[in-house]
Amino acid sequence: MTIERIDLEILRLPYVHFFETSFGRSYDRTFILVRVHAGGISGLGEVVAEEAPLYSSETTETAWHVLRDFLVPLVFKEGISDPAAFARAAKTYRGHPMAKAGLELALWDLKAKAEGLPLTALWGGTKAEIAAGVSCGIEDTFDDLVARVGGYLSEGYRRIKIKIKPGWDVEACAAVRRAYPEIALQVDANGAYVPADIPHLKKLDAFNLVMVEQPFPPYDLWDHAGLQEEMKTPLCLDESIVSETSARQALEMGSCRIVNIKVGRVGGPLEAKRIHDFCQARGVPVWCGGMLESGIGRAANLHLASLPNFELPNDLSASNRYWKEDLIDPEIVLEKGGVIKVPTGPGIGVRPVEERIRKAAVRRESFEVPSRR
Ligand code: OSB
Ligand code: MG
Repeated sequence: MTIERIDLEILRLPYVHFFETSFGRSYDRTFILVRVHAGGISGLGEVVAEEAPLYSSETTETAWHVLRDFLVPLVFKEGISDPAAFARAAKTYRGHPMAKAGLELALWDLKAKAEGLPLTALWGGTKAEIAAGVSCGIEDTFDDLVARVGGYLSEGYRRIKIKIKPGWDVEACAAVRRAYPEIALQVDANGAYVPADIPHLKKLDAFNLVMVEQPFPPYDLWDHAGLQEEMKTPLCLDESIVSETSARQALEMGSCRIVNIKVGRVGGPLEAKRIHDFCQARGVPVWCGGMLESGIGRAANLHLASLPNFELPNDLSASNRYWKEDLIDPEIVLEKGGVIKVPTGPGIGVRPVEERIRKAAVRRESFEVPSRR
């Protein structure tokens, strides 16, 4: 199989409800869609880099630059179509995991479609449905937060995560716990705290949380270990885990007891699977994080979350949690029991709706094998 053409598109989609984290509030999502074409089949991958370098140092524009000027030319120059060969070759370039992951995902989708198999089959998935959770942003008031949590619970979500930051943490947990004493509840700080906050963070132990996610900044494995020693609630790392190596170091240091896996953050599905397998061997549970993907990126996440060690509910919600109109048809829905079905069709197993993609597109460029003369 030879890749004949690669299309890059920047899309922008408005959220159904604003999403606020310790980084700030946003009203829409800008991301890149990668398409690889070969022999009449096309593979799709979503690049989860956001418009601004807040969660990660990558942005939509850095990912566009690295794809256009380095990764796409690499595919053509080396004649690559196999995702594992791409992942190996892409290591030549440092950093830019989200740009790499988007193209690797597109090659996986192409390969799986060519073989007539869903991604879950190629990746070693074992589950037909996954446990869905929902991530709730910071609201204007604690009452608004409790109302929103109540709405998601009545839709059937089994686990609630709330975003926290200094000034919106202990009281937010107290408000949700007062209303819902029994639910599976966890918090995510996106690195908003510093070690001087340890005495304050310890107050979170009072709320019977499933986990506290990423209290300190990404590079701070050592201080996470110090905090984990003082807290009874398990810590989970998101931003800090960028590879199998960093997962091993975090676990050896005692920096966390749970690992969040995101394909974009770790540079692609192959590295994500390595982290999954490593954690499984160590008896450490993982779960699949989300980056407010469209249905295209989310479908790939569903396949990943079908692997056996994704034991905790995931940040994988139905299309209507994010979008008025998702980019796929049928949309992703929540089933009874708070689960989502893993698509069964070839590749990502969902059909993109071209008209909606066109409506969301803000830039587009196509690349073909440069002719040798
Ligand atoms: O930290 O998990 C995070 C969204 C954007 C950036 C970072 C995070 C998130 C979420 C959303 O929590 C989870 C989802 O996609 O449902
Ligand atoms: Mg997180």
